[in-house]
Amino acid sequence: MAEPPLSPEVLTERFGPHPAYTPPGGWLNESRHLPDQLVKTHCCFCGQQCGIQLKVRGNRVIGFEPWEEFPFNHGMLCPKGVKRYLQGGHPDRLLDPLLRTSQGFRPATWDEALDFTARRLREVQENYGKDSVAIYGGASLISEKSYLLGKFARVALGTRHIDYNGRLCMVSAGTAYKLAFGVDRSPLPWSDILKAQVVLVAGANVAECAPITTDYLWRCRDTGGKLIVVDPRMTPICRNADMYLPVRPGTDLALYLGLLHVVLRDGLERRDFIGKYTTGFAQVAESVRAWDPRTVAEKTGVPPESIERAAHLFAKAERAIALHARGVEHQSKGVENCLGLINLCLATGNIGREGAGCAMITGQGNGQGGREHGQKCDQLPGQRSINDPEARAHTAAIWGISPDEIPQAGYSAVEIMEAIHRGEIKALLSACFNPLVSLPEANFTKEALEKLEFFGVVDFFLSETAHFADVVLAGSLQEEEEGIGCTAEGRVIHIRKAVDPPGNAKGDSWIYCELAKRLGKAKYFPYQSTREIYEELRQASRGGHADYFGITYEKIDQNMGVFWPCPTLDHPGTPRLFEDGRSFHSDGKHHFVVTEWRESGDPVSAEFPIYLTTGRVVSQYLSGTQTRRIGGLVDQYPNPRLEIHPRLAEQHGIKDGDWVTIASRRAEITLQAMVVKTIRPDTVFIPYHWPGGRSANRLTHRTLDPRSKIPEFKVSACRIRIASAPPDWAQAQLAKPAAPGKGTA
Ligand SMILES: Nc1nc2c(c(=O)[nH]1)N[C@H]1C(S)=C(S)[C@@H](COP(=O)(O)OP(=O)(O)OC[C@H]3O[C@@H](n4cnc5c(=O)[nH]c(N)nc54)[C@H](O)[C@@H]3O)O[C@H]1N2
Ligand SMILES: Nc1nc2c(c(=O)[nH]1)N[C@H]1C(S)=C(S)[C@@H](COP(=O)(O)OP(=O)(O)OC[C@H]3O[C@@H](n4cnc5c(=O)[nH]c(N)nc54)[C@H](O)[C@@H]3O)O[C@H]1N2
Ligand code: SF4
Ligand SMILES: [Mo]
Repeated sequence: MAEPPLSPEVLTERFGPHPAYTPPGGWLNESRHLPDQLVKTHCCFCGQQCGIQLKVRGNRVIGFEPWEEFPFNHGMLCPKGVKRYLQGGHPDRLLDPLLRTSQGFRPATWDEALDFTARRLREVQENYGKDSVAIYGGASLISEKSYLLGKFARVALGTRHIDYNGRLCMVSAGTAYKLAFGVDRSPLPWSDILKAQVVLVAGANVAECAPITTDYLWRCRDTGGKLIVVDPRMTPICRNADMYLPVRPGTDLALYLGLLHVVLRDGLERRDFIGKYTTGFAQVAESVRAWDPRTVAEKTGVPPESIERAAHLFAKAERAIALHARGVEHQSKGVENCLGLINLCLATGNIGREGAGCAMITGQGNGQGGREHGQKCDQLPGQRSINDPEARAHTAAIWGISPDEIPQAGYSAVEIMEAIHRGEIKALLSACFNPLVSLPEANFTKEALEKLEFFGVVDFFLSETAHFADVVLAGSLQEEEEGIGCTAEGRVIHIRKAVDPPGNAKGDSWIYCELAKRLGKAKYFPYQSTREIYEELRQASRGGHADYFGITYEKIDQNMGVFWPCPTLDHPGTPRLFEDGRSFHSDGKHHFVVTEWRESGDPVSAEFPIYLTTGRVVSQYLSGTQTRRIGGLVDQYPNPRLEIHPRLAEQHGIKDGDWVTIASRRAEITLQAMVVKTIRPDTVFIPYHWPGGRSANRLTHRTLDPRSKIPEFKVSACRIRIASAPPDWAQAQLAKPAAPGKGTA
């Protein structure tokens, strides 16, 4: 008799990651072997995209060497970069496509898996219409792949709905920079940080999440630069900061309005700059009038004197930089928060000059490049708007279709999951995204995934989300296909291919071209290599804001990267934007934009009186699919802990190491407490890299910023209590010590 289908929980239990995998004999031994070749490429993890040399023997990456000449990191790496090479030969690596049967997954041939996928996508579209199918992409993908995905959705499937995991990451910054400057890129290269007299770091845990940027901050301080940090937690860089502003979660905007208030009240603005290069100043000046330091202090918890002092420090500097990351962007007013910082920089004349400006610290490996060439629901290649008739005509001509065949803008990432939940979208094909762990309100995501009539995943590990798939297509690691990416600085880099995918795994780009063929669209996807895709991307981006036309793989190699825009082959690239005083808006001006205060989407109340914020730790990466499998990383921080201030802990009778249940309006989870003095006493913090009972996203909510559609991961309301017993996941870990092949997820 056939067994009933296995539930995702059972699948996770049986096939979850090998915890703390280290190969027999130890990888470090193996990395001492002489390689056949050293391949100069980049780390696959964060948006710094540090240069690294991979040691390759046969078809395996066996270690790494520093790449000291690469100018961004000069050979330095963080713990994740040092361990990334352990993924290729990992025993969890998917070596065949998998098809779901009543008893779980079985390996399949590529023909079977691809035929099945194409047939199901076609059937769903025939039954429910083109837009009943959605595509998820990811910003760990090289740009060739993200370009290909955008074209695949619009040309092979003809669906409106394609979006990507960067929607959970950078889009508030992108939206704000487009509004202010007409372009979505950090306006400055990181070498500018060394020249600044003041750097304000807002909502960025630089030491753990952009570790190499820490070195830039220290070098800036070495030459007298001052550092101001805005965060509800004293992150490691605060140890050497000149000022720490302990902002209450979700209240950044008030702080930036207050800083500008003091600047204008005390006449510290740069009138000549404002008059010559900007528009909209008068309205913004009017809008900050009510935000005096006392009012702001009440909202934010930052003392009025600190607000005054920080404003003066920033405005009186000849060269000041504001750097920000997800702490300010992961809010339902993420766009306003970024605009608040931009307005401050514009009013003080800090843009378009060496050592001055504002910048988002890009998160994902190809977080910048991945949002430029068409996997965003609202964009076409070259950072063009999908609503712009000229952009549609340009792209259609490159693709060989008519402009009206390009679908209109579709839903963003969270909206796609909501449309799945209400039954509007019936099928999903997802590459490079682990939404079960990374989207807010995980129980809602789980319900949605269970409703899909067809679900296909492209990944190299069986992520928690992939457990829900009908088919899993075994794709490739970054080092298994050649291509380009774009770093936090706006520097376009060359990802070199080091090895072929192992076993029967395939390059991601091959998978999409084969699917397109089976959907009857082969002629639009004739590529034999990612290089051919890149040649088309260059043309497609030509004339757009993110113009890559003048950038070739060879030119990148010769110059250690080329900054876009780079419109012609003899153009040197553009490390710093707006040096001629002109923005990318048609009027050439930088636009001040008025920002309006509103409360967060999950406010604290008598019932849920504590702020909950979420984020990262240095040894884990994103949803953890990759780093939870790597020995030497997972043992540094094996399970999430609840960071809590001694005073709040004492009020609840909690001691360090106690099990604490955290309840939000959605769900509750139980974690061990880590009592630390480095967090506000009204706030708790949980890193989000884990699934199931350890998932911070069971607690978070689905409120989005209305313009950027980013979820409010940084502000939820919760309450806490001592747990009566350790949670199931902890008991399971105790009962079953980590052994190869029997991990818990
Ligand atoms: N080790 C590691 N590095 C990574 C990643 C990773 O997963 N692990 N991921 C990469 C990616 S994709 C990203 S997006 C980046 C993220 O990099 P960061 O944005 O630096 O990291 P987070 O931990 O998400 O949040 C940053 C800080 O915001 C603070 N914060 C919370 N709420 C608020 C608030 O209301 N206001 C302010 N001002 N601050 C607040 C938190 O305390 C935290 O210190 O890191 C990249 N690098
Ligand atoms: N509560 C809370 N939630 C958050 C955040 C937070 O701060 N708090 N941060 C948000 C942010 S900033 C981000 S960026 C998201 C990230 O969330 P996700 O994008 O879901 O996280 P990843 O771990 O990058 O998932 C990517 C999947 O793609 C696979 N993958 C990686 N590279 C490739 C590739 O080249 N090809 C293929 N085929 N697959 C690949 C990995 O194995 C993994 O399974 O999480 C968001 N979620
Ligand atoms: S800082 Fe980022 S890119 Fe550099 S080694 Fe660490 S994870 Fe990799
Ligand atoms: Mo991110």
